[in-house]
Amino acid sequence: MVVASPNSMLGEKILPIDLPMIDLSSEKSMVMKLIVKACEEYGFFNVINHGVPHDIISKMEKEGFDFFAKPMEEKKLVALDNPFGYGCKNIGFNGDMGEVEYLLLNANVPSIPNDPSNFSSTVSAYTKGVKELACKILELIAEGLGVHDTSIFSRFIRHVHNDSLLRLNHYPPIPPILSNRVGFGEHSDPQIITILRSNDVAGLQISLQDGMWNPVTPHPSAFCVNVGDLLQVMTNERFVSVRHRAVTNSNKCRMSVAYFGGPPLNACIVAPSVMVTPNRPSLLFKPFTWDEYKKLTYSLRLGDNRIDFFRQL
Ligand code: GA4
Repeated sequence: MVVASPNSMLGEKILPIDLPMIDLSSEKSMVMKLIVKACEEYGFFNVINHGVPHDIISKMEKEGFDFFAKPMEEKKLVALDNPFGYGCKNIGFNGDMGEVEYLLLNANVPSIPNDPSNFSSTVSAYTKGVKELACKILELIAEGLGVHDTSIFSRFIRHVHNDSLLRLNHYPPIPPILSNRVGFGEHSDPQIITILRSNDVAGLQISLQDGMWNPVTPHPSAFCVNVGDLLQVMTNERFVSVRHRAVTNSNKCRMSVAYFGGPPLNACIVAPSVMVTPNRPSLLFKPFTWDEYKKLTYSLRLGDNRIDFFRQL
């Protein structure tokens, strides 16, 4: 059933969905199958019993809200090397805007300068937890796909020179009459995998079909996991990096914390031979480095397609 919704922009169809909820404490072979199926069908899924301690998650949420509650002048002082630091409304370098303020950090140095509070230690503990979760999920994916070396994907983000990020997004309430309500516009995530947590306020929408948006029900005790562009390439498109966006809410603040697991800049991105099958009899993408992909990503707009630049002709 397609329903009209206040979150719908002109001409769009809205169809709420429930993402698969996967209990990581269930029997391993079943978990592997469910994750692979969810990645094929949705590119997104929720996980519970994920092993990230509850107190670390709630401290992260508290520190995040405390940070965004600070005066603008103070937040603006968190200016790190591009693209890191505090930002308000501007996304990337090519004119994209959204009703969002954020803090973008290097996941290997997840701290802010002159931090008198517990912020940096909380962010470090949180990043360590979600990185381990990302690696565990990538290992289950590799095994579920029948890849012999189950660390084939996770070793990129375990590498000392991994290029992973942590992003805190804060979406203040916006009455619909005042704005077009796009918090963070339509895009796919460029990296390998994303581990997202948000408070219990709705806002994430995914697009499983062109012109159709699927609002996702928030589950505050679960992590929402999604396939990034590089995992689409490394599975020879058995998985798809699904486009998504965040819309603002008219009366509640939404805060999300996303860990983007990325490889070292010089990593060569190519699907292992086991991903070449009768259904996909050749490699669909030319091999490239993350450095090449990242440079292209930052030269384009948020919603632009980048993966097609690397398709084999
Ligand atoms: C989308 C996913 C992550 O938030 C991000 C974003 C990055 C940024 O905000 O600096 C990008 C965007 C994201 C993709 C296209 C480029 C780069 C903004 C933008 C316009 C941190 C990332 O890695 O790619």
